[in-house]
Amino acid sequence: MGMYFIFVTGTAGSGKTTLTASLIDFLTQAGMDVAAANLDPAVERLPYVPDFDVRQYVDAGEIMRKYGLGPNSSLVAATDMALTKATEIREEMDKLRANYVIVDTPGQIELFAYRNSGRMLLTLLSEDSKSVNLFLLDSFLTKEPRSYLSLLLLSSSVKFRLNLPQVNLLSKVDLLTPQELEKITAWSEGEELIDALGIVDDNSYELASSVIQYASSPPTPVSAIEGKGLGKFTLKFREFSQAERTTTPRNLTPIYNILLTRFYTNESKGSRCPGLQENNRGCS
Ligand SMILES: Nc1nc2c(ncn2[C@@H]2O[C@H](COP(=O)(O)OP(=O)(O)O)[C@@H](O)[C@H]2O)c(=O)[nH]1
Ligand SMILES: [Mg+2]
Repeated sequence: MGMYFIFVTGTAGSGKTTLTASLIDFLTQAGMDVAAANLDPAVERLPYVPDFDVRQYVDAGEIMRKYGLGPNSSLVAATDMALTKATEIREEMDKLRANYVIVDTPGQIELFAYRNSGRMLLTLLSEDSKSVNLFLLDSFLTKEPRSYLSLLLLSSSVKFRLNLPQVNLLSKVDLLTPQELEKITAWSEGEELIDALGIVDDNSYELASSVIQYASSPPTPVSAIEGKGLGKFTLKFREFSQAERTTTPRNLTPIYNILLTRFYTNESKGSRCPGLQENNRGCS
């Protein structure tokens, strides 16, 4: 088999980094060659040794100082900046020899839900290899019905944006009581969630119904800390690796350089917000 990419996405603190470390152990014990890639430019300590580390290419702290950005914007800009190093990144990825490459991503979920640069970076890493996106729904946030539905909406935005096979995981499930887990699982079946939401207007009802339908099956419960649930969803990898990608972008590397180098020449024209919209209050 060729290399198979497993992207780990989710909101900040949903357990991406911890799950990446557990998956490395789990797949290594199953006899696979596993490589790890860190895409979080701001992480200070990692519980695994990355074979690819975006921090080698961008320094979020320096971007923050140089462009006067806040912490969130500087992390978003760091991903854009990483794309200007596309050629070097591709060369490094080509050196990896592994069955699975697990890619830990930053918690700036807008990179993957709304912006093109997150998708471009993932495409740059994986090129035309088979990939799956694991989207983490943080157990802590899913206890409340409206938050649960909002997370499903976010998950569908990420799926739409990335256009990859996606598996929803309910992370940190060891923090839920059996009753809470049962309730969340039942919500995925539909009616009970609609009742719990107490929806009043027709539009919200329609939206909630389609999101529940999109999710189709309950998120797979996992605990990275206790190593639970990993076997069940890793079985799905094989199924996805058989499926063809719907898009197979090729030879995009030179384009990243041209597009993004131009994008960031704003700096020399005096904009304080490279690649980001400047507003009256400065950079968002
Ligand atoms: N109880 C529990 N805590 C977890 C689990 N996974 C992650 N955490 C904790 O959640 C916090 C955020 O985890 P991290 O992996 O850094 O999240 P990230 O920001 O999505 O990468 C840390 O304190 C972790 O120890 C889990 O499976 N169970
Ligand atoms: Mg992390």
